[in-house]
Amino acid sequence: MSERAFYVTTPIYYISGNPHLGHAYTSIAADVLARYHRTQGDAFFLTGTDEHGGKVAAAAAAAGLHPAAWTDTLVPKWQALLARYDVQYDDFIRTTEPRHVEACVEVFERLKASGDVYLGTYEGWYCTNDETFWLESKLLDGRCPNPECRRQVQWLSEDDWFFALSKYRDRLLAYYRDHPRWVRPERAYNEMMATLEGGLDDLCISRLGLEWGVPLPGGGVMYVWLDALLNYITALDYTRGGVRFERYWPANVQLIGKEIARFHTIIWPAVLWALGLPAPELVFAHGWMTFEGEKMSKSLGNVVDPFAAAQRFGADTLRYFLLREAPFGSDFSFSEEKMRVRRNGDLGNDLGNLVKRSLAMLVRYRDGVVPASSEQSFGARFDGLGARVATALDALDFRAALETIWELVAALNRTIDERKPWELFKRGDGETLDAALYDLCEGLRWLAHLLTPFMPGTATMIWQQLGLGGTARGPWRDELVWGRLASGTRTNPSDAPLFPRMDAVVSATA
Ligand code: ME8
Repeated sequence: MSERAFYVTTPIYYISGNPHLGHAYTSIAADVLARYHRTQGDAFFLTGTDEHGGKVAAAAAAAGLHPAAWTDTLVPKWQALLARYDVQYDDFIRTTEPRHVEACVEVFERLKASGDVYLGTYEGWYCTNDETFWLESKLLDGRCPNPECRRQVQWLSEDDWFFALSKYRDRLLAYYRDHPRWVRPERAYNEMMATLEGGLDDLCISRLGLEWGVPLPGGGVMYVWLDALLNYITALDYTRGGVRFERYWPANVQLIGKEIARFHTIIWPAVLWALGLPAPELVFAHGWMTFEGEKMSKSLGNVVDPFAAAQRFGADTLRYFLLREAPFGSDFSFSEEKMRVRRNGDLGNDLGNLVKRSLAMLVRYRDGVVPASSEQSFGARFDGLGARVATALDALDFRAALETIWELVAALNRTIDERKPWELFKRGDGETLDAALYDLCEGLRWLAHLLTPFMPGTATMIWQQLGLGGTARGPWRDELVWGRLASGTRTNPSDAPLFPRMDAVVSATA
């Protein structure tokens, strides 16, 4: 568990349309990390929107709006998505904000002054949908080689600014060798290493022909990817000598989808070094959520509406499902049916029933008041459990963390069946009954703590039904000590199940 300030970021999303569930995925993962680190100390979570460039300008034009007006209408939808999924960010940066635009110009000037940016001529291809310069040799049938895109590319011949990326190749190779875990998962690390070994060209960082972007001295705008990457430090007031920057840079974890690994693990560290700054500690390139075999994407149009999904299943069910279903680095296919199975099984039968049964027995046998327990032996078996969840979270292994938490859920369900409180009551074995009921309530208190990062709404409901008021907080090393729940606590159980059973949708359009 880290003591120092923790900084986590998501990509800033292109605001060329409405958000889909894939965008929620990265934001939820970042939120889990931020919430977990906040329980241990200080955390800063940045997200935002990537608003410049030809792709956004084209979407605005298609809607008959100026890009500024277009992005202003869309940003609230993106923020609503985060609110809908209980994503608690500390800052939301829009690349059209003056604080960002001014800082980008300042960075450009610094790079020019240090000799890392120079004037040249770009002759080559550009894909506006991917906002990527492509070598002729990389094109497929003259089109963008990205399988999700395959759009017509555009020939550019313009005087542009270049960043001396090739100069950093040896330093990048050495850095990769010395920090074999700085890019995760391993597949992404290996791919990027292979890219580096294949050689690096300098990077064109301006677009003369565009107007929608960070205006550069002398004309043209900044290449949208450089503009976008800089958000991670402009939001920390880097160019203004901000205390935020001092406190949080380098980022501990930068989360991205695997398709943008090259920008974040080759271009980004080189730009940072050119500015005399350290690279982030970890870039994690997670897998794709697929739908019917293909990456869920705006370009392909096969997206799941995150608002409708949250309406039907609730935010916590989705948060659980997305992080439990597959290892974070792997692709996984989304299906409502799989989600329904997890909802009714892990959440409804295992967790929801546990809470309901435990608190109902407490009401029946002890008037809803937590009894004193004369023995602590049951809890001893969970001594290392909090640390194991923390270790999994430190490794961004969300699935393992949830599996570990569900070991506690299973053990509590099992102990009900084994200790049979109803028989203890019938036999009049008050002391053993008290111990069993105490263990169940204490187990629920632990669950509220452990679930807080993953399912904040559910964790709060458990906490409040235990009669504890407020929300579970405090460092796990202090809180996850068996026996901290005070006897005499009056619980406040609810009749409503935490996870009402969901039936399959029977509909021709489902
Ligand atoms: O690339 N599965 O923005 P973008 C999982 N603006 N994650 C997905 C996903 C899917 N099917 N679809 C999208 C950009 N994502 C740039 C980033 S950062 C300096 C600039 C998530 O709107 C995932 O995090 O195309 C992916 O990398 C990101 O959304 C891409 O969002």
